[in-house]
Amino acid sequence: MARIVEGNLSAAGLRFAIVQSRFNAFITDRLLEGALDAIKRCGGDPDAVVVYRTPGAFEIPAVLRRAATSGKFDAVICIGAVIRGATPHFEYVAAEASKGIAAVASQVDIPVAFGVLTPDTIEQAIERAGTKAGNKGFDAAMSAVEMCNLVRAMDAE
Ligand code: INI
Repeated sequence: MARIVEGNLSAAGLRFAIVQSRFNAFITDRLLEGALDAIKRCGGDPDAVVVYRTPGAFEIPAVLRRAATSGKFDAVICIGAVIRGATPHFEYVAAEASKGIAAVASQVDIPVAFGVLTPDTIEQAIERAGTKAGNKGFDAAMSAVEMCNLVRAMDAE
């Protein structure tokens, strides 16, 4: 039988930073609520979470890097909403935000969760921010909790 190592969903004592972009704040505020709700439901303390706000999703990677290398956090959760418009601007912002977050995630020692929406329409964004399709901020925070505990379990081996 294989030995399976995985993280549990206890957030007690874990220190989280959230990097939240303000652009499309009517969506990202819902994602933030979802993330804090997940941390609370996992036994963590939402009041201990530090939220760093950026103007847009393009700025998330730089702030993520600083938070993730500060030594103050066990995980960082990124939250944003890049909604497709009539111009190619969306492609650049969405690509740079997601590539930048992935690049930092692969370079730092703590888990990074991706809660940035890149929908085609505002309706699709609303669906993923606490309505029909759940709340991607909640999902990202759950991943962060699990990954913190997986990393701890690996370190303890
Ligand atoms: N930023 C977003 O977070 N979402 C968007 O949908 C968006 N659009 O569509 O323009 C957006 N643009 C701003 C960008 O992230 C930067 O803040 C800006 O370019 C200044 O660097």
